[in-house]
Amino acid sequence: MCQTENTPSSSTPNKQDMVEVGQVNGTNGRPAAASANQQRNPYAPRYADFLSNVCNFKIIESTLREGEQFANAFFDRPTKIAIAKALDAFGVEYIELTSPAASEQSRLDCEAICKLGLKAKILTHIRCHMDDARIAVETGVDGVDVVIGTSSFLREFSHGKDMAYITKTAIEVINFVKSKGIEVRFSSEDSFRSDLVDLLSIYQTVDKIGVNRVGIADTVGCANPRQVYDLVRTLRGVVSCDIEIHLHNDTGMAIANAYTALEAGATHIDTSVLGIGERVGITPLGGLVACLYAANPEYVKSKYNLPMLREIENLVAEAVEVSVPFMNPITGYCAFTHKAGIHAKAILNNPSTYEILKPEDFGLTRYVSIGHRLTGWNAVKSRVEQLQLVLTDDQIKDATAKIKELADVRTQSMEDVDTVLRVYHSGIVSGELEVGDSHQFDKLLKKHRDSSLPRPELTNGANTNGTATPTRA
Ligand code: HCA
Ligand code: CU
Repeated sequence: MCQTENTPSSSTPNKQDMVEVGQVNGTNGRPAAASANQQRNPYAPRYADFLSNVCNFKIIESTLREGEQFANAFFDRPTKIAIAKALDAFGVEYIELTSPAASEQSRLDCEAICKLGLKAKILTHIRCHMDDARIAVETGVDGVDVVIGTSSFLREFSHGKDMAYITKTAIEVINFVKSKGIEVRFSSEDSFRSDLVDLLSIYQTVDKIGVNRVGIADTVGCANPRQVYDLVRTLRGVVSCDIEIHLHNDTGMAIANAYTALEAGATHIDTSVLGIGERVGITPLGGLVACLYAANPEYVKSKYNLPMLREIENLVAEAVEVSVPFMNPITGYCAFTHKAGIHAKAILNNPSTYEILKPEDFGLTRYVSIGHRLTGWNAVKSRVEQLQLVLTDDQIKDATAKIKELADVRTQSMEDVDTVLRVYHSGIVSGELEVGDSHQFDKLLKKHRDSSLPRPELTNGANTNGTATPTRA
């Protein structure tokens, strides 16, 4: 009822008790005007920092690899293709696919996706093993992401290999993939619990033989932003190739860690739609985009088709049978809904007062919720204007007092609010009501309710002919 046409209704919450608010006239969203931005927000990102890639990064979208490791995920070929096409249309730079060595179907699907002719580069993700590499390079991918565990946990309890063996195999696999003329990345699983000297020395070795990227992985989600900054920054001083980072979200740090990695000089961030992956997954695409948009809206808008985000999230949510979380950045149930009267007033004057993301940039709509006890007369006034009723500010304040009184008993739907306003308006116009006469207002509301109740004979299981309506046993 209050939605504009550009707001898909499929997963839109019931916004019937809310007022939609018009165009933004705020200033949020100016890109490079760093000083103006800084003036308005002294803590705004200072991406003048020479290491920072907050305004120069690529996304490696791993819904079809890490996302397949989400407990609920099973992607058949058509679903994989639909997701790959949607991600490509959104504009991610890379799409990472499950290893073709995982299963015959995985290999065939990988080949099929390579043949789609997408703009995004297609990668596959393999263990650091020649057998896997041989299969991977035959699929038609643009690059191979190679990974091996370097932490003592993985060396002891998983593959059981020492650093000398890991280094030797890494060199062999990287040289082989490079010889096929495609990209290759080398990553260490569980990097944050690996020995720093081991890590830096293997990264240095693979950098020297010409790997395109080295990857850091917070496989267990244990890292905090400061640790991420330190490790990426140290690595930045040791290798000349690109740096990718893969961050699990076990402690809810994945977006913050990704942002910090960019500040420290990382160039590529791994994401998945809704963050799906092992356990609670990794950096979510939508949340990362929200965070980077807040830093530089123009850059992010120029790279990605932001209004597609909602559709992609719905597609993946449906495929893995989950719902989009209510507190999701951008697409969450109430991401652009404002409630408290004080907020509503400021939002109506300038949405940037309480919004760091502009809903219209994501093809979405802003709402002000008014049928509750925290409401304020400014928000009610905006509804009065939408209904084209003519009331003075004093009259609107009076009507607002009644809305609050009613909302103290139960939340009022938009329809309820509209009724209060219409009855108030007609009372004023007819002269039956004066400002401050709450008792008379109650009487008019009751009269309105009584007159709009269905006639009794229609509610007693009888139809208009007086015959009984059959009911099911
Ligand atoms: C895993 C592996 C990985 C690999 C990350 C990468 C991880 O599923 O355990 O290749 O950078 O989290 O370490 O996803
Ligand atoms: Cu992972």
